[in-house]
Amino acid sequence: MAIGDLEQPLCNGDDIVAIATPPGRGGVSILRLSGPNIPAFSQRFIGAIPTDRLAKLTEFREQDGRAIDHGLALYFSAPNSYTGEHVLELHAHGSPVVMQMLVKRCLEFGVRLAKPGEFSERAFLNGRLDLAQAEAVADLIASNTESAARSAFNSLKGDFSEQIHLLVGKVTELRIYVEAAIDFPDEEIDFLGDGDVLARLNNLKDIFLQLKKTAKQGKLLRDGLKVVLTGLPNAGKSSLLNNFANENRAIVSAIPGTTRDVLEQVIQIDGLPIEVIDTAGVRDSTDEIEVEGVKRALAAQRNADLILLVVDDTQSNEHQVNDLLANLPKPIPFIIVRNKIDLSARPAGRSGDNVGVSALTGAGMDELKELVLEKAGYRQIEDSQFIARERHMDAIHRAESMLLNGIAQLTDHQAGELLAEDLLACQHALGEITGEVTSEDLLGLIFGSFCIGK
Ligand SMILES: Nc1nc2c(ncn2[C@@H]2O[C@H](COP(=O)(O)OP(=O)(O)O)[C@@H](O)[C@H]2O)c(=O)[nH]1
Ligand SMILES: [Mg+2]
Repeated sequence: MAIGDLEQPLCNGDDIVAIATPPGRGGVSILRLSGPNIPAFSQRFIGAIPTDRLAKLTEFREQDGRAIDHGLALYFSAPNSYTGEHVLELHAHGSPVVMQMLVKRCLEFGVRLAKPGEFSERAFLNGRLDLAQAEAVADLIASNTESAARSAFNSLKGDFSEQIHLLVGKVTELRIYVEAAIDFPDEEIDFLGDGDVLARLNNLKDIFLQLKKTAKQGKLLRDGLKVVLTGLPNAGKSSLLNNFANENRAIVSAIPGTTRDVLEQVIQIDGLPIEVIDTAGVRDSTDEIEVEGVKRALAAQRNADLILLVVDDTQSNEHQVNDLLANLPKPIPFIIVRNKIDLSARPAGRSGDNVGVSALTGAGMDELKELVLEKAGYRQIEDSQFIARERHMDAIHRAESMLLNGIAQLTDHQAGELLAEDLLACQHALGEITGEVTSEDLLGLIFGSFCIGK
């Protein structure tokens, strides 16, 4: 075959390529290709279509025949691949330069660069994964704690989707029953009034309650908790951050106004990822840098999920504490951390929203952590925990409110037709979670936030 033939682009934009491994140097990097023309591409580029799922040692060559590298080719024929299309993985040495040469080589065949999330989007469009599972792929990769990773994997396996399908099944069954009743107007009232329908509706209501609880935990595990430390200079905020982090992350000093920048540290408490944010002590200052620090501290407070107001227990008077409390942004939950109890008479531990601690000795820290989890509404996760997103919570809430509407239609008005409509709307809202009901905009939004190569 003449070289000219080789360079006839044989892919027309349906075939995509991306580096699937993170940027940087390593033993191996992987290039992933997917599309209808991948077998032809493989034949031309490496001179063969490897046996399905059997690693083939091969050379990767430039157009003029010079070798770029050698490595493994792994082929998955459609539909038994991640995307449901023909997929080829090229495993080369983990050098950014080698990878770029390989990508360039693929482009010469008319393969194009994949958009973020495009592999997973194709997997969704080809029915390999539903939407919640595809999202779980991204969440697993992004997970920060073991609990979050396990929950994401449960979603990826389909545990969350299965719960949604079971629920949709029950809603659908009931809707069909109600519609049948409407079709026999003489008996409609009896049908709807015999208590069975209401009992089934109430059962659905209970399932929703449980689902909301689990989904809320799943969302916490995914998004984590933003905890902002605030208080007067020298209260011990930076010491507290260091205690949380188990390392000397922030500069601690007896000089008030030491912390100016916003410092962040991700920690975990019982598997919940928590971003602890240390800020400048809030006070009036003429120092330009400190003023900026205070500005940033106030901005961080407004973005917090939970605020820890740290007060020096040897210095505090309750007037001052009340003033500080009054100035916190509302309605963000807060805890008052009474620090330096090694110097004051206060016992360690909790009383209401107050916790006595010593950032220096660690006394009271366990109780503080417990209270943080309590304020977040987090419980130690179970094996069946799945990961969830705001989008899922929103769909569940809408579906639930449709159900509640429907129940009111039945109990207040005996309105079977309206009940059936509400149940259908409930079903549709739930369908958004797994992607049975979806829009192009939504898909763009979801997959656009993936990283390239996923
Ligand atoms: N005895 C005692 N000193 C503390 C404690 N926490 C902080 N300090 C001291 O208080 C001073 C100010 O602490 P720092 O963490 O920098 O306070 P920040 O300005 O609120 O960040 C430093 O000298 C710390 O060593 C504590 O629990 N006990
Ligand atoms: Mg500080």
